Amino acid sequence: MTGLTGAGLGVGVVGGGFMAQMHSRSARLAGARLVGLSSSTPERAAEAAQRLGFERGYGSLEELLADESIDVVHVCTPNALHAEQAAAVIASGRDVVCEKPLATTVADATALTEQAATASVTGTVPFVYRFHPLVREARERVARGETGRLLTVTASYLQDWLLTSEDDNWRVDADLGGASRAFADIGSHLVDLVEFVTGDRISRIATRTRTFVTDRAEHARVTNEDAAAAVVETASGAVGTLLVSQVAPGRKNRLHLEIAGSTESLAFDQEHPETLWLGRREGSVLLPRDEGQNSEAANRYSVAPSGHPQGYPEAFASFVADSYAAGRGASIDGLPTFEDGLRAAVVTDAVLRAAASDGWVDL
Ligand code: SOE
Repeated sequence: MTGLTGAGLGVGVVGGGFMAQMHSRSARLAGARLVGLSSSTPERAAEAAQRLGFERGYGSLEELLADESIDVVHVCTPNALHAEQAAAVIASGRDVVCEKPLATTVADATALTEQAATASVTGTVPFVYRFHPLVREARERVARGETGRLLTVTASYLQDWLLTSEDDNWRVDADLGGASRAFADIGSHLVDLVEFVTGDRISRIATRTRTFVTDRAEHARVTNEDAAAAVVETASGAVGTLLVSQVAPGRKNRLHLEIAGSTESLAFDQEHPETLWLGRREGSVLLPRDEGQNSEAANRYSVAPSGHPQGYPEAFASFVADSYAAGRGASIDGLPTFEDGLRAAVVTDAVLRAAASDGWVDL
């Protein structure tokens, strides 16, 4: 969805880091008013509010929620704060866009999902890679039966920004980031994309996790994982592998998804989102994002004429625009909601349990 779905909406953001910047930029593009930003101290809030173009900074979420000109709140804080803050937003009657992971425990994610449903509040989670036009194209091809029966899935999400002991971030602190790090942070995107594109569900999982860098600049005895490897089975009987790492030199945000069906394979690379590989026994092709060659489902998210590259910022903006449209009553196909955030929490929990038990976990 493009367009000014946020026109007339007052937006509040909790947090002032990189994700807050992406959310604010997308809210502005949707035509919303950037009303207030809260952070851990009034000083930080004032600085971030000014940097990101908000009218006011607030020293706490309570103060932000007392501002009646705010209609929707984006939660962009460290993971361990999501559940409590999103619950407060829902309790105030506002729609909420909550960063992933929705919560660091399945119990909290379940409670939030139920709370949002009971309050009839729109709760969405930024699984933004769904909003690349060629991801929609891939999903469409599977749904139309062009790929045939799903046989195998090979999926990975590799980064290198936590490669060395000099690299540090709040995410390595399990109290702030959660018991799972790499899987909750980027494996959640991966699982979401696998299930979104295939329409199938992971039904069993066996995993290995590793924490290679246990002592970092400001954190000793790190416990949450740098990398996780999984073997999966799906409900339809397909098999696959997932590999997630934040310590893979040279890889930045290399989310790669390849599925093999009985008649066609599909491969999507998040770092090169303007082409989709269609693998065939004869005549494999690289399909470009091109309105003339893509489905309606893909074209809906094409915001620049073919040949002018679009990518992550546009996908993010489309997600936020769709979240606002849904909050205003539109029925949006493929919108990642709290149900999807809960699903990611359930799979992340299974990853940790499978690693600990050295066996298979059913989902
Ligand atoms: C950090 O690993 C991070 O910013 C993730 O939290 C995002 O979800 C991902 O899109 C990029 O990397």
